[in-house]
Amino acid sequence: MRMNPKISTFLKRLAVALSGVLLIGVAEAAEYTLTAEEIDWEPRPGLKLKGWAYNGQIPGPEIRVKEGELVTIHFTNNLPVPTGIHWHGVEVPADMDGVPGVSQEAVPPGGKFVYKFIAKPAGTRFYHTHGSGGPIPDEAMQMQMGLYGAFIVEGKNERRADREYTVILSDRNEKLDPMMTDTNPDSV
Ligand SMILES: [Cu+2]
Repeated sequence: MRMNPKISTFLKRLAVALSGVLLIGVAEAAEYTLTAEEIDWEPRPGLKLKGWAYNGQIPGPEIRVKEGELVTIHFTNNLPVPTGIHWHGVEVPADMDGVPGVSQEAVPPGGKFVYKFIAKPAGTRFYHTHGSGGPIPDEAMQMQMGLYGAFIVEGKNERRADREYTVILSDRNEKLDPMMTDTNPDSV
């Protein structure tokens, strides 16, 4: 059966309008700013290193969102190297997945990128650099420098614990040279 084109157009417009109302009515929105930059880092007293941090801290700030929420992350790269942010365990569209050389162009020094996705599924996830899209050890090197943080998606009907602690474990070779040109993974 062919529908009168006027009615069909009207129905399409109505559907678009309704989906807009649903988006506004149901989804909450969370907006964050993350800036990657070099900092003086003292992971334990007396050990003075250069670190690469999100918002000046290692690990980066904990991001806590609700399942189904629209998340917007305004990212600025103030590092001396290209980078990107990968949302580990979060089901994001491919072009928001933050893997330089695969799903996006690396964000160059001084560059910006806006990540936008719906937070799902619920669970304790994390975000981290995926390197520059350069040689293999690049990602491991950038992570050792400090580019990671917790990303927690709270479930819709989740029971809240009285107290919740986030623990992030990492290691760092104190002799690591972030501007190295050595491409042997064993040396990272
Ligand atoms: Cu990952």
